[in-house]
Amino acid sequence: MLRLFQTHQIRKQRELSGGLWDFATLPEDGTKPVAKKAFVPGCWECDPDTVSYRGRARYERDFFGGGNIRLELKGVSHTAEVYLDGEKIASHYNAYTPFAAVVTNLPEQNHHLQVVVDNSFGEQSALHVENDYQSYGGITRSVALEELGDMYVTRLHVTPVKRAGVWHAKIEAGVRNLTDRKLRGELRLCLGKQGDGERVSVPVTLPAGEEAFYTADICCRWAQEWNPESPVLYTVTALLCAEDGKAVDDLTDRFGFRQVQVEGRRILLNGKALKIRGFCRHEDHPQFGCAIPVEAMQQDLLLMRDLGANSVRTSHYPNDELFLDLCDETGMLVWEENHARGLSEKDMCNPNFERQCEDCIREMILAHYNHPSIYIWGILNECASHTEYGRECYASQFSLIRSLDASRPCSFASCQFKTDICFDLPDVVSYNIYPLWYHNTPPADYLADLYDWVQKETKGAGKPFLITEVGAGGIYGYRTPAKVKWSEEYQAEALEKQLQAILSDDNVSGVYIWQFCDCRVCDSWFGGRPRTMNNKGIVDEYRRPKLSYEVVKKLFKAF
Ligand code: ADA
Repeated sequence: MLRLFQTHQIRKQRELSGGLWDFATLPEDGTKPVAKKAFVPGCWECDPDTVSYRGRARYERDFFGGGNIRLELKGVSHTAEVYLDGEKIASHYNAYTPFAAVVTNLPEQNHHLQVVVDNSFGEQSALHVENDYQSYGGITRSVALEELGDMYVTRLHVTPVKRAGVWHAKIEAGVRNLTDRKLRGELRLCLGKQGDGERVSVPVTLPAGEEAFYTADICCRWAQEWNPESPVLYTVTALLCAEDGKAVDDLTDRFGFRQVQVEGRRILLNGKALKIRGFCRHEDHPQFGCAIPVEAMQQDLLLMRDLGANSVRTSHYPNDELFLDLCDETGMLVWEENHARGLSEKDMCNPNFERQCEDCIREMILAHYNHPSIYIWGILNECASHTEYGRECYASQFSLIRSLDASRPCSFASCQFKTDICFDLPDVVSYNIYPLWYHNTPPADYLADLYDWVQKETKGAGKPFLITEVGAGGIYGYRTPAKVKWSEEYQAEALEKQLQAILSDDNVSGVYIWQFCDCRVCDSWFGGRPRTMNNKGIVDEYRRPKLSYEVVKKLFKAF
């Protein structure tokens, strides 16, 4: 499945994923390659023959087509090289953002597609590193093949703005000319429940091979607001017509009329202060790795809803757009963040780091801009925000985000206790805290001490304050009257005290529990991670509830 709704009626699009491709590992240590069929999307770690394979592998299949084509891969973990009929047409780093290749004037015939995937670690990979989550291997999200005409719609962004009590939709659309001659035409922009509402037409003039951008501002008196309780979605369609009026391409997306603002210590959604009750969630499952089927995504959302959550944090990377489609439809607020977890100043000095972070930010915002469920962009979870060099990285990434999207606040989750020097940069100050787990300070004392320091000693004073992680470990099925750490009893008691302290503190705009479900971690993290898993889930990796489930449900629903 590509999306939960149809993105094209004119442009021909088909899914190349959703079946078995030829697969072979490409070992470089002399071991015998594994050659077989593999399902796409999928992770090779879910196949017993390649359960621990780390390195390069090749996926391949044929398809029939021709003319101008656009091939989009929604996620390849973690580095891809794409070949068409033996010629490289694309390469991409990072498992969590989509990328595409456009190839023109293909002969109408069978073509051979190869994707060489690499999930190995090394200096070439500054973000996928040995970490407290698994970097899987595979074509882990969907693959789409599209047929284009002489020109096509490259982008369609909608920014909802309320002026004098009336909603407006500010639209930006990109169009690209694939020919070696100037082209003229018309771009028809339509808004509405099924694109049957307001229409605006703009003339298009495109020099050979160029891309141009067009804007429109449409007043929508009929608009119903999107909010968590009533997540009303609308479609926006860009219909591209040639000079003779014939429709040659189209792109449809969905959006919602909602505005997010920061006002003093509050985060406002359509003018109403948010109180976040959420979970951090890794894209991880024992049967699917990070290639979670959309049905299982919805199952996770149902459990989070049952627990009383109103938000999910995509820790620590951009999520599958199918998951974001579900959040849009069900009103689950999303903190989406670029890909980074716990990188030291030394890690951040990797020569590839800044480019790989900024590529991820660009691709995340370009692809996910219209999702109303995303209310905030996050970056660089627990990286070196206590150092001058780290600060330079945070500053450049925040300015990039703001240049791409001025409609959402941005933040980062810090773990630098009373040493962070970056709180002047984000719109929202966010902290990951673990009283009663990594230290035994009473949660209310720890929270008050930290908040007081932020207000008195940093430029984060007066900004909204979020707890973006809190929790404790509990191994599913480990019960003991001793209630020692790693028991389900200890986890439940710790969360009771942590959440009581946080949710009853009016200075705090909300909390994300670390974490929704147990997840796989890299082999080298086995020391502090029993089962080589991060066991702080409220449910285990099979989504079986622990004792803390009812504790969280009671507290999330009480506040
Ligand atoms: C950090 C980190 C999480 C996870 C957590 C833990 O806050 O952001 O990814 O590693 O600690 O389980 O200790």
